[in-house]
Amino acid sequence: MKIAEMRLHPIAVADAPLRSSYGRHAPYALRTIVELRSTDGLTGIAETYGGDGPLAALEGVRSRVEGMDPFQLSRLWMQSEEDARREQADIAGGRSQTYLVPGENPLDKHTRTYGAIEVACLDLIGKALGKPLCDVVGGRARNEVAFSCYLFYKHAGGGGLGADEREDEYGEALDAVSIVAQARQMVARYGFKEIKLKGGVLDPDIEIDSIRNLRAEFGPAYPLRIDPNCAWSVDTSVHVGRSLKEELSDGGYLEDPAAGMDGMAEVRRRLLAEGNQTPLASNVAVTCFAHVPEAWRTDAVQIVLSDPHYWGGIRNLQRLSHLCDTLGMGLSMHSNNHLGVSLMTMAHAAASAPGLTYACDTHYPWQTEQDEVVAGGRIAFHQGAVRIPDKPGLGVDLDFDQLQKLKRLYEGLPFRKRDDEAEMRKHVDPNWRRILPRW
Ligand code: GKR
Ligand code: MG
Repeated sequence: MKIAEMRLHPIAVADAPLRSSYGRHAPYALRTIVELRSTDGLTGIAETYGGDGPLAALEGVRSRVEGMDPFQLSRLWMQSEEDARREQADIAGGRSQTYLVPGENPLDKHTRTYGAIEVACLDLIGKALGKPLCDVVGGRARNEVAFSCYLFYKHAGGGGLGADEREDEYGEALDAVSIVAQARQMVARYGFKEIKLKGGVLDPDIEIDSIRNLRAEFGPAYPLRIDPNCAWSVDTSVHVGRSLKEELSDGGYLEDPAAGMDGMAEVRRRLLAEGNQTPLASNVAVTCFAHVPEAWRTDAVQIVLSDPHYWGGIRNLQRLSHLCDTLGMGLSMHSNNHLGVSLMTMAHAAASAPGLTYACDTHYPWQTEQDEVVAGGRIAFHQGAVRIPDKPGLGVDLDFDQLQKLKRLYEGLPFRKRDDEAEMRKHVDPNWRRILPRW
């Protein structure tokens, strides 16, 4: 079997005005769907970041992918590493996501691109063998994958523009009370058992109250995590960690409170000195394998937040799982706005990574049926978990009518990259810029 053709489909997906320390989400998020058609008539698919940058990077490997044997992934990986070495002298030093939103970091280009092709190849292989993807890569550690309830402070609005506006299912949430209503609604609908709050938006004391209110509402059976994407100084991070010592223990964590490996290590040292064991998790200071040894040696991070989309696919997730296990580090999974192909990628990755012991993040509740690209509609959650379907490959196929609709949306948009700062300036404060630390 050879890959006869690679088809790339840039799409846009309605997105609610969610807030984070990066700014405010635009009314549409950008994604790319990859289709690999094989010489024997099968199609493997993947979903990755969208816009001009990720699309051009995928175009850049077209000549390598077309004609390739989808089983020969190691060779593709080596070529991708070679490209990265040629283009980036300082991968380890310059690669943090402190200043760049995921998908917009040029230093992730090669692992991101490889990851999408790898997933589509594994989907193809699964379809050729009649086996679910996670069984193709060595079998599953679990049959269903738990996801967390991912809360965001947000403005009113459900995403989309004009006649294409989506219903605002959750309403505005810009204080410590409305965020609990959002959680109640999302937990009732999806059955999630762990809760994450995207912070770094309101005054830290309001965010502390938000977590306390969530604890009061759901009790200790629901582990809590808060992630301000390094909006806090070391002092503020310690203040939050201290204030939420009880709430973030028992399976919760404090995610990327301060910027940089040094900042994280200092927060950890100071919390430990107070007898506070709350683990620190990261998808900002740690974004690639080269970061892990330092994160471990300095104790800056205790839980690595993996992501098959930019860590280089599902097999790298398994490698990361073994590495974290060896080092005694925890492993969880980061997310971004995505549709069902990506959600199933995360589910297969998590199913086949034994060391992953936390519920994975997902932005999935923030997208709607109207934007789903998977045939048959939205992926179902059972008590907050996605079941690995007894179907070949990822277990999902594309709905081509939907794909065309989302492509038309993309073509009509005036932007080709995520820019949350620009959205803040447009809607909230004309002078807004991302300041780190803000508090
Ligand atoms: O969607 O605004 C967002 C998030 O801030 C996202 O871009 C982050 O990458 O969810 C992510 C995180 O955990 O940092
Ligand atoms: Mg994070």
